[in-house]
Amino acid sequence: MTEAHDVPELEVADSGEEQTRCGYVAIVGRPNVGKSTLMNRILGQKLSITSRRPQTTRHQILGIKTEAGVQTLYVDTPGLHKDDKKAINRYMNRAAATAVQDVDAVVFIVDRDRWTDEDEMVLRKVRRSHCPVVLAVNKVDRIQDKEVLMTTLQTLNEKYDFAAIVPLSAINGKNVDELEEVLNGYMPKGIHFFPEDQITDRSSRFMAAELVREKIMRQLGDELPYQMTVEIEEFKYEDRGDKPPLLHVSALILVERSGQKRIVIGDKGARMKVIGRDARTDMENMFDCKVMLNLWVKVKSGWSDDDRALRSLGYDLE
Ligand SMILES: Nc1nc2c(ncn2[C@@H]2O[C@H](COP(=O)(O)OP(=O)(O)OP(=O)(O)O)[C@@H](O)[C@H]2O)c(=O)[nH]1
Ligand SMILES: [Mg+2]
Repeated sequence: MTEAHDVPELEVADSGEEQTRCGYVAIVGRPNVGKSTLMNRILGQKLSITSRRPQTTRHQILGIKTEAGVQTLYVDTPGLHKDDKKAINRYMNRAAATAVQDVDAVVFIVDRDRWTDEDEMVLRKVRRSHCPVVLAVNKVDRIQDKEVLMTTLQTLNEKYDFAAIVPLSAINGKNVDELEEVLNGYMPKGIHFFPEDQITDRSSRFMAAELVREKIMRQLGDELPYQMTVEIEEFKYEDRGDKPPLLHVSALILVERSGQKRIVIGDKGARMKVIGRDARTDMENMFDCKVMLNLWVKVKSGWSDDDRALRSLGYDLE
């Protein structure tokens, strides 16, 4: 018979509990390649604003995805670009370049075979990151010929020792699951930093300003992409007793010159009307309630090349 003290103790420590994982992924690339479209596609909802125009995204935007014990924290970034004459461009480039530091994986997005000097610039930045760099070859929905795709992938493969190359279409979702699977494999073990149902760390005010900016980017021609910014002056829920609350939002659109103010307002206010209507509809979806939106346009010369003005308008990496 075995003595009591010979009986091995039962191991109870973390039995049955699965180890969770959590990590950061930076999404980088030159302007207009589809970084924000990809992040929205991965999250399954619109978080980052997008447009046909380069330099739509101006800030780092965190998108949180929690699935099957893995929390992947995506950082969408402004497109890295050559022209950094103005303070706002330097801010945007800094926001993109610093995002590749201290992450667990980098997604470098390119637009098919359209490799430019700016892609070269992005490559120089990602070379310095000490983590796996996955190349996402976006917009393959525009490539009909399989051989063209194969040649493109081969050419890109020579550029760097990428951890993986994934051809995909952010707009229709093709192969995006595959990219996620590759990235999730790089996420280290650890506790989740955010609650499961949280999708970003950005405030509702920030999101409201971005939606207005998106509508302006989409409405206007090439006149003023960088010479306009949006500041939220009021963001207040009105309690209406038994009725659902009403959200009051006042947004100030700042431009550099009076000519630009006229462009934003449009003929008899026609353009402002469309911008306001579209931004309100998006806000109602995002905040899940009725929204009263007031828009104002003001000229504030020099804001886009003035570090202090930029900081006070939320262009602040600290
Ligand atoms: N055909 C096609 N168009 C795409 C795809 N992904 C993005 N686009 C389009 O490319 C344009 C730019 O997309 P964005 O997601 O705003 O690009 P971005 O890289 O975030 O651009 P910046 O924020 O300006 O640096 C938009 O008109 C998108 O609809 C894709 O997979 N296929
Ligand atoms: Mg973007």
